[in-house]
Order: sequence, then C-alpha cells, then structure tokens
Amino acid sequence: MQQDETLRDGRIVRGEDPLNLEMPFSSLDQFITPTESFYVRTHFPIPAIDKDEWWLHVEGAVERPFEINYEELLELKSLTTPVTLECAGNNRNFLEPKVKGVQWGLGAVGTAEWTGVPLATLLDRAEVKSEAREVILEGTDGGALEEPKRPSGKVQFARSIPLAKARKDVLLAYQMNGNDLPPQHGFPLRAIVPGWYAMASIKWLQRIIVIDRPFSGYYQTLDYAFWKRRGDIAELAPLTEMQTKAEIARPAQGEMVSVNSKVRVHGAAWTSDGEITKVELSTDGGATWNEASLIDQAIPNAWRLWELEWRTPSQAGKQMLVARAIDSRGGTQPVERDPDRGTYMINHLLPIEVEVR
Ligand SMILES: Nc1nc2c(c(=O)[nH]1)N[C@H]1C(S)=C(S)[C@@H](COP(=O)(O)O)O[C@H]1N2
Ligand SMILES: [Mo]
Repeated sequence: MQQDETLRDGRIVRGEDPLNLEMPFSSLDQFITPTESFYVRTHFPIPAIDKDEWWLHVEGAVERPFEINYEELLELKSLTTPVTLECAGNNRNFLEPKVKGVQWGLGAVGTAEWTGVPLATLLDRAEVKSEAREVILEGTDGGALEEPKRPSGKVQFARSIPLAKARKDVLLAYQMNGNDLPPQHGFPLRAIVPGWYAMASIKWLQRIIVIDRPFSGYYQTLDYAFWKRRGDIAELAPLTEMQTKAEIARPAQGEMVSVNSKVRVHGAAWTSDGEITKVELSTDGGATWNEASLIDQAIPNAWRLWELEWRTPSQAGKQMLVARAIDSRGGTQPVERDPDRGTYMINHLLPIEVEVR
C-alpha cells in the first residue's frame, strides 16, 4: 500500500505508457468525482480523434446497418445520469502474494454524470435481427499484445454485452460531468455500462457489431475473465457485474489519529443491480461491528457515501479499520479472497491500519 506513489495533478501515476492514473481515495469528499480526479485506465496509446472525421458504425446481425457522425448523434434524444465506474482490478495492490497487472490501490473507481444517447436508440434504428444475442463494442485503440497466449498482430480493445443488457440501460456518452469527454476518457464517444466493471464501458467507440452467439474476443476470455467452477471443471467466464464493496476514504492507511477523540470515518459503497442497504464498520479488525450512516439518497448504479463517528481508544496503538457493505439483494463481501477470481473482482474485506496516539 505505502509504496512510492508519484502524484501528477493530484492523481497517482500507476503507469505512463499506457497511461494509468488513480484517484487518491482519501480525497473523496463528494458524490460526483471531478473529471480531473477521475481514474484513467488505458491499454494502448490514447487515439487522437477528430470529431469531424469520426463515424460510428452499426453493423452485423441487423436489417439496416448504418453509420452516424458526431453531429447527428448530438441531435438524438439524450439523457444524463450518474454512474459509478470501477476497474475490475481495483484494490489489486492489497493482494498477497502480488499478482501482475496495474497495482491499483483504492482509487480505480469514481462516479461521474454521463450524458449521451441510449444504445437502444441506435439498435432500434438498425433493426436488430431475431437471431441476435450480443452486441460487441469496439474501440479505436489497439495494438500488439505481450501475453504468451495472444493472437498475432494488432488487436482492438473490444468487449460484448448481452442484447437484453445493451437495450436496458447502456448509454453512449459524449459528455462527462457536463463537458465534452476528455481524450483520456474516450472522446468523442464511449459506452457506459451501468453496474458492470468498467472494462465493458468501451472508450473511443468506433463500431457496434450485433452478433448471434457469445463473443469470445481476447478481452472477453483470456483477459477480463475469471474461473467459474462446476465442481472439478473450471470454465473461463467474462467479468460482468461489480461486486458489493465498501471502501474507507479516511482515515487512510497509516494515518495518525489522537487517543480519546472523535474521528469521522467515511467512504463510499456500491453494488450492481440493487442498492446499498447497510454499511458496517469495525475498528477492531472485525471483532465487533457498528452501523454507519448512509448519506443522501440511493441512486441506482451509483455509489452511496457513508460516515460514522469513531470514538478512538484511550490507549495508544495500532487499530484495524474494516468496512463492509450489504446490498438489497442480500449480497455482502467475502472475508477471504477467492483465488479463482485471478487478478480481478477484489471485494473481500480489506483492513486499513491506523495509528492511535
Ligand atoms: N477503448 C477502450 N476502452 C476502455 C479501455 C481501453 O483501454 N480502451 N479500458 C477499459 C477499462 S479496463 C476501464 S477500467 C475503463 C476506465 O475508464 P476511465 O479511464 O474513463 O476511468 O475504460 C474501459 N474502456
Ligand atoms: Mo479496468
């Protein structure tokens, strides 16, 4: 956790090439994450796209394939909604032993207000055929891969969504927090897939391909997948829904607090397809739990801020703070890490050590 952390304009640099920036989660102080604090995850160089030259192609198992440009897209009926994005590798640097991948701490997550056109609008225009099952979203970015198991040559970043989900609530966003998408976040257009880990929220969208069978692209199977067990058989399943999680913003790991004082412990909690109904905090490493207050209203597909006043012990020493979330589907967080999740979906209980003195 406390490795060297280079900050750039208030974000932790987790990688330069490709660019990966993390929000210092201890800076959480409002429901909406400002764009300049929002984490950035890229796999390839950020494409420089001229919106006047850009086209979005809608094709595949549709009656009427078409292309649409930026201007035309902006004329369609839009909506604005807050959605929380979390990288499937968020919290990876808590894993022991260390695993490969970007060493995210707590801040590969954020909530922005997204404005755009429902994917359903474009699917309706294209007239999806009855045999259609999934929708592939393809980015403009791509390149050669380094993993031992890889296709040769260039691969585009692409992911698929089941047709029902694509129609239900996937947004094609051109604005983030009221301004045009910045290049880092997918200008001119990105998908927002509510409730799913953010690898599905494809940036720099260039193609929407409707298909009649499950997509088995690189980022759907070899990467961004986990082992789903049927007894002794394990099959690779694509990552989809975010797992229930609460994170503590303050006090942060290693922070010092005074004995016999009142400290505000606060953070955020989220889930997918439901709402957070309770957040509990333990200040003794999980032995006893207290219920935190949930702040404001529950908003679907967005995190819920929470807080609790902690009366610190009269004795100096180290204390382990642990938060856990419970959602309306009865989902909560596992105590132990499930190794079948590989390097993703990290939502087991994570203690934060603070020093009382
Ligand atoms: N085209 C494209 N889309 C992408 C990615 C990418 O590298 N290329 N990264 C994905 C991953 S893994 C995450 S976590 C989110 C990050 O979105 P952000 O950079 O806006 O926070 O974008 C997703 N969409
Ligand atoms: Mo991610």
